[in-house]
Amino acid sequence: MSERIANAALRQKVMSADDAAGLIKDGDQIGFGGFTGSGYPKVFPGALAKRIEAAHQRGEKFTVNTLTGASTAPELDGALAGVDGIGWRMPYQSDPTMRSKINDGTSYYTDIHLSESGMMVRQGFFGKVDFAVIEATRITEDGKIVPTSSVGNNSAYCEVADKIIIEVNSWQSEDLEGMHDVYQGFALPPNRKPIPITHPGDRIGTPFLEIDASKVVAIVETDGPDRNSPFKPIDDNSRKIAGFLLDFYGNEVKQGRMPKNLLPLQSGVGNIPNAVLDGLLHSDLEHLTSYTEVIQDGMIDLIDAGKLDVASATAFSLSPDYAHKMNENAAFYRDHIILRPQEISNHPEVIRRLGVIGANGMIEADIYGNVNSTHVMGSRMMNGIGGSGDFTRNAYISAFVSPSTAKNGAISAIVPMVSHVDHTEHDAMVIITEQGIADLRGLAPRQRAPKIIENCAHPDFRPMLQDYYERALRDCKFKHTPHLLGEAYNWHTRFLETGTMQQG
Ligand code: 0RQ
Repeated sequence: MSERIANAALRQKVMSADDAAGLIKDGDQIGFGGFTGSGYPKVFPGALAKRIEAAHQRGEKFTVNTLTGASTAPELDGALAGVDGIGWRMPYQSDPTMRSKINDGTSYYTDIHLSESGMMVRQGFFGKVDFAVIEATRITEDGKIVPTSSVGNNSAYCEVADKIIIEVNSWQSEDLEGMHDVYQGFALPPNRKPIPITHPGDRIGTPFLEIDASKVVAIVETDGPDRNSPFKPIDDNSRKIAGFLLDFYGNEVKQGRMPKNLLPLQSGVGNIPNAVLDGLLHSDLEHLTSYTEVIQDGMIDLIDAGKLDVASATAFSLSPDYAHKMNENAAFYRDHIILRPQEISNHPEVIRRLGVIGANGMIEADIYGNVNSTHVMGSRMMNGIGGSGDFTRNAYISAFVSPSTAKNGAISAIVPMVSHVDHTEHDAMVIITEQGIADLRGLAPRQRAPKIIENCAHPDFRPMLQDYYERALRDCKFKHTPHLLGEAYNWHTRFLETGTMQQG
């Protein structure tokens, strides 16, 4: 048995994943650890999926409600969704099988802001939580949990769940101990207190997750790696978009609206944010900080280069090579990285106080600056809002980035009216594509539209957008935000009917 379980009483609870999965009943609500493919339980969900599948084969009903930190991996979302085992789920997900079960109507999905997900569970908005299932690097002699590569909603779920199951994963580096800052001082209104963070590097909690050990019903030992997907090489469009964003930041510094080392950075995950981090690596900027939700490869490079002093997040999202590097060198990185509960990494109060500068991906934006981050053609869920809303509403500057077209040029990312709204024109300040940048701050809708069309739309779609806007301006009775409601969604319906937004 692993020496990673130092507590004698908890050592008695070690059992197989199958035995642990045997404790779950149809209809149970389970709060799982895991955030962007890091720190999720590796073997329990697969064992539960086997049980669910066997029950379905006997003609019995068996689904569970799953709560997570954010996206997990094929071993969790994929396994449970693959056997039609998830009745309802929240929040962010990105697993292809999970996504298809949401979109074919098998599973309900409630897409809420990541900062609010744990909080709402504490508030009792989603009813009773039967189990918390989390991953640990180590359990201390006095029963405290050393988290792994994510903290996510673990503390909220362990606090409210009736029972706790812990996977102790020996793949995770023991040197992660000391990297986490687990703040557990949450109270419900009217007793809330300010979150005392005034710098991304502030520590306000303890390195351990403290739980009620009497609720632990099973401990399962594992040694499986995190999901750790490789990043695609940075493409030309991403490099161009990153260049526009960094020039924009440079100008803000010149105008005296930002300090020389910028403000704490937040970036979504993916190719473009990685290109931004690469751009920072090759800039002469120093003493950068980050207050974000995920640590990706580019941030590790910035730390290695001595350019990023501290990064605060709730999880890693690393490629396999960088995950290996982290496991080998966690003792070094824990002086530069803090992993916190997502209630803190994404807390609106802290984001606003620190003046975080955020850049997130989008599916589409409309000519007035409303942004859709989640739905393809108005109905098909992609991933979810994730932390983009937490940061966009509260950041000092909120940018959205995307190539100007999708699906080999058949889809324009700039449309007359977004087919779903995640971020309104009141929140999105800057829109960037490989065509250019539209700084929307202070602009009225009729000043925004020409700028977004001219600077951000692809030349193949620009004349069509200009035509729509000019006719809207001419024919719409009210001139504040002119629209032709009868045709605002023609672009989307044309794509659904013909496979392209282009006119024939
Ligand atoms: O699909 O691979 O099947 O072709 O969307 O698009 O261009 O690779 O961009 O990976 O950055 O994702 C908004 C989804 C962008 C992401 C979104 C299709 C496109 C491709 C991916 P294919 P790209 P990205 C931090 C912050 C919400 C959460 C968030 C996201 C796929 O950024 O999930 O910001 N954001 N979290 O073809 C139809 C369009 C499309 C389109 C792109 N207009 N119409 N399909 N696609 N634009 C992280 C967390 O919160 C955890």
